[in-house]
Amino acid sequence: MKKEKFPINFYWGGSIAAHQCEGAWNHDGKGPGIMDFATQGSVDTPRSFTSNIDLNKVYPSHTGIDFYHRYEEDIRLFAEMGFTALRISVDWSRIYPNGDDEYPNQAGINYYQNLVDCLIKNNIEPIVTLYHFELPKALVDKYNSWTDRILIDLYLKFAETMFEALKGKVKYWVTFNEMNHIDPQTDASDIFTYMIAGLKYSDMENPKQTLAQIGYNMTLAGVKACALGRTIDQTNQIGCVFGLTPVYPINSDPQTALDALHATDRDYYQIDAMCKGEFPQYKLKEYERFGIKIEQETEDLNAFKEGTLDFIGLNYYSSSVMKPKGDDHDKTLFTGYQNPLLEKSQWGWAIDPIGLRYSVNHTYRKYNLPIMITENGLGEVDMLEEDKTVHDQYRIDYLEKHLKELKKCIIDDGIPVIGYLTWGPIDLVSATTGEMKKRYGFIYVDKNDDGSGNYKRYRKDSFYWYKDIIHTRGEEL
Ligand code: BGP
Repeated sequence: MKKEKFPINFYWGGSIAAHQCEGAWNHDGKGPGIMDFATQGSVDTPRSFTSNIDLNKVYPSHTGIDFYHRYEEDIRLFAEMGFTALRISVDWSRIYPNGDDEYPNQAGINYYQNLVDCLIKNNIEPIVTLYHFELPKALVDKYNSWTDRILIDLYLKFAETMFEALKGKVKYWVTFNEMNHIDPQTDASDIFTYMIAGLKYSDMENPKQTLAQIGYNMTLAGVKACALGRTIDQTNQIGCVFGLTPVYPINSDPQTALDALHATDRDYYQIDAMCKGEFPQYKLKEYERFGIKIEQETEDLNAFKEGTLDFIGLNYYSSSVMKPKGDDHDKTLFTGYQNPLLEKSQWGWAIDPIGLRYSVNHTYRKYNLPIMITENGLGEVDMLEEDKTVHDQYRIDYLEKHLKELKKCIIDDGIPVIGYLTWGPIDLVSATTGEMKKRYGFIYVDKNDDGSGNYKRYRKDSFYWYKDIIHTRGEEL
């Protein structure tokens, strides 16, 4: 029997983010961004966030993998694998160094124009994220970040600059990456609130109120950017990326099942707001119950109606489980409770390929919009052998299992999944831990957490595997 292939125009590629790869943190007029103050941590030691640069600490974003100077070589390697798409992010602080400057920094615009030209020259579709944990630090110091609605206007000014600068070259845009991690009902940790808004959870006087307002303001900025982007170019396809972690009930207790549903739902209130033309009533009711009052304006109603999404970007790594109340045993920092039936990575993330099919089905049934898998991958320790090879069969196994489930979403479930982008197709700095040791790439970067390494790039075994998958359009999966 002839095996099915992925669709012809399916986007194959990967996703990277500016602060995790570019380096050159203070070159060519770039201002300091929030992640430039995030130190290197590890699986057991959370990253810390300093108010100034402390010369005794390591800040991984300052050097990244030096993508800023080496992108041509890296893009050639992506092209060699047959990539048809690469998701990049624009660092706001390269364009407006203080966030509220009157005029943009031309050197920053030039960099992204050249980067996008290079992708196009290599037949790689650029997918551009406007906010991937990259916020000019000055906006946190001056306005207390997204708690102030002025951030919405400043973000829109930045978005407009980029829509214009890359007009005709970029079709797919992402307004925000993973703003969903700061729901007031989530047990937030400093790392998530800091990455998303440059504020530490532990410093917040009234965290529920603060997170609700930030979530609302960012959601509003997202829908406004959507409408704006389509006004500038009608052919733009504008999406938003969410990090989705399905939560399964650990037993058949109805209350636990309901709690699991609510926990899964928390990741969806912003998608509801961006797809259904209004900020969801159930969320406003929930805020009322908790005494949270958010600042809204009448004009917001129209913004939600006009700025609905064209596609949904789905980042998927792992699933989690809901336990009966009071049972806190086995809780992990980033992915909730450990599922006893699943294996986990060295960083404690449960490996659940079926969860990808679950998430894609669940999301598609709610919104009927095209879905792009904007991140998926396995962070592992890799060994560079003496002959400069890397045998990362574990990564191949992980990706193969997830792609098999994704293929079922398209072939068996009939869902319009338009692309699959792996996270970190080239090794880069981990967002949650700041380590280089947690590697995701098909391409090994010779840089280590102790500062050693010459930044040279090497093809891992998974490089050749992915190349073959793309070439055969996943026929053997
Ligand atoms: C996602 C982020 C990425 C990325 C990824 C993996 O949530 O969008 O920026 O880093 O997670 O996480 P980590 O790098 O911590 O392993």
